[in-house]
Amino acid sequence: MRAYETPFEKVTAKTFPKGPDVLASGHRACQGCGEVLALRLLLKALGPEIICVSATGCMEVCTAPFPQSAWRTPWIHVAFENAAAVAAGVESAVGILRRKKRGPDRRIPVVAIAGDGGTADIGIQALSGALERGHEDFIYICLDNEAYMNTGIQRSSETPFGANTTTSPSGKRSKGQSTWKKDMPAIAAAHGVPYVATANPAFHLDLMSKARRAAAIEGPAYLHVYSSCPTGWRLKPELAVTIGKLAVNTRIFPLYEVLDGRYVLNRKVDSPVPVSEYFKLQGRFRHLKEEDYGYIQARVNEEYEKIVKLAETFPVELQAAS
Ligand SMILES: Cc1ncc(C[n+]2csc(CCOP(=O)(O)OP(=O)(O)O)c2C)c(N)n1
Ligand code: SF4
Ligand SMILES: [Mg+2]
Repeated sequence: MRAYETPFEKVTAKTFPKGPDVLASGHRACQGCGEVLALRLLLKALGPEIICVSATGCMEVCTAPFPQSAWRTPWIHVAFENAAAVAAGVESAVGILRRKKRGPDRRIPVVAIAGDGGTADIGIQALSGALERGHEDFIYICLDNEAYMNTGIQRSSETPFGANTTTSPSGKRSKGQSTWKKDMPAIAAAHGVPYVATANPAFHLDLMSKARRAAAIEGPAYLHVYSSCPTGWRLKPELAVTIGKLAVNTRIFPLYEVLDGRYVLNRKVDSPVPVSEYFKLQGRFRHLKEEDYGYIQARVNEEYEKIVKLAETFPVELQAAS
């Protein structure tokens, strides 16, 4: 079945999953962490009948200080670089047990979870291999907080242009990060996998529905999830949802899906909020001047227009979700 024809159960305000969270409270994430909010919502959408594989990073360190664990589902912590490889192995093993009638006779999503460093930098080889092999029940979630936060705010290839980090410091000779964000959703889509999507916990029903669609589709799925980090971004902890909405409404983080190579722009932003509104809330950008915003604004619009063009050129009518 084509990805865009695969039925799945959408999450709405009315059908919001009840019952205990799969990720229990009491974890050690910082106050106002957008990354743990995203993770909690994604797991709530998927439910406990999954197997999770976490790369080293904030979400692993904060949720599993030995001997405690916040995970109410089978969970394994692996190295920084190999979440995709381990999840692919687990998925294959579960498939074999199912075929031999030695496991439950139903599909069990195997969910690899890593940060932007664990995905776009050190883990990209393992991820590429897993996407290319076409594992049926494999979901990869990149929680993108735009730096190596767990080890003290070092830059990654997902750190946005102009951001101050400990390894892209702003100063007399530097405006912070000098490169644009690596386009991981495009890299994942280039593997020809059936499902790629961007998501943001400030649009929580959309995020949760995308997790459900990823689980329903047969074949590898890649979710790139906006994850604000008050500690690394120098952002007030109460602004996780405000900043997430601004990221979309400035066009900085467009919400879209790629189903069998066809594009859907989930939220058209015809009258964008100026990018400066987004930057001014975050201390990591406080050294930027008006002239810097001009370059960034133009590039943000250009990147957004690419997605609009892709959605116009390779459109898809999505099946109404049940
Ligand atoms: C091979 C290896 N190199 C470096 C580290 C140290 N290390 C652990 S987590 C991490 C950064 C994680 O960044 P990211 O994947 O973006 O996740 P975040 O903590 O930001 O959520 C680093 C550098 C490691 N564990 N293994
Ligand atoms: S450092 Fe950032 S991503 Fe890590 S737990 Fe704290 S707020 Fe969340
Ligand atoms: Mg990170």
